[in-house]
Amino acid sequence: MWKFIKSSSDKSNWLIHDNKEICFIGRSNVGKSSLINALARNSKLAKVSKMPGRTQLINYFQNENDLIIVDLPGYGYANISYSIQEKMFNMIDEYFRINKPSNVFFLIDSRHGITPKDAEIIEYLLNLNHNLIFILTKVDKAKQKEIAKTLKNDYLKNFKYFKSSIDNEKLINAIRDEINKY
Ligand SMILES: Nc1nc2c(ncn2[C@@H]2O[C@H](COP(=O)(O)OP(=O)(O)OP(=O)(O)O)[C@@H](O)[C@H]2O)c(=O)[nH]1
Ligand SMILES: [Mg+2]
Repeated sequence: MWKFIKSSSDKSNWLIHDNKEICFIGRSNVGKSSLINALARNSKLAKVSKMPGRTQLINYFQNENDLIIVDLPGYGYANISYSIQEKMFNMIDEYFRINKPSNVFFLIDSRHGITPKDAEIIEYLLNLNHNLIFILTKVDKAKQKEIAKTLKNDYLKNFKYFKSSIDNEKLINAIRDEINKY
């Protein structure tokens, strides 16, 4: 069973542990917390909202293999004040500069593809030598054409990726199998 461990605002209260760690990053509202709930088979584990900007802290979870899973705040939501956005980005930046998760799961909305802001953060993470795996979210809402266009992006040609839809057991199982390797 997955469980929630704690929320952190900065380095002073990160979870200290000797286990492996992975994290989920992506634009606000892309579906990070929903995916964690689907993987955990527990719809109430991580907080989800129709309003972007739901996750404003670093949230730590642990699965049955003692893997630590980190849900990070989303970036790029314009309706959050500049000072909160800056605070959230500093939180993420501090996390990625100091931690080396086994893998960074980078979520992309399958309908919109990799946006310029996503590309900026992808480059930033690659410069810090993080290992990226992409997840194309909300494929249930996407047209085949949109997914095909998203997949033409060079990042998706060169990195491993998964498709995701929170109610599609087969797709979620494939991601869970990947995570269970760590
Ligand atoms: N149709 C569909 N909706 C989804 C899927 N995944 C997430 N959503 C919806 O997208 C919205 C945002 O989901 P969240 O999981 O809160 O997104 P988040 O990336 O954690 O957002 P922040 O915490 O703001 O960064 C919610 O209304 C979810 O129900 C999916 O696979 N299919
Ligand atoms: Mg969230």
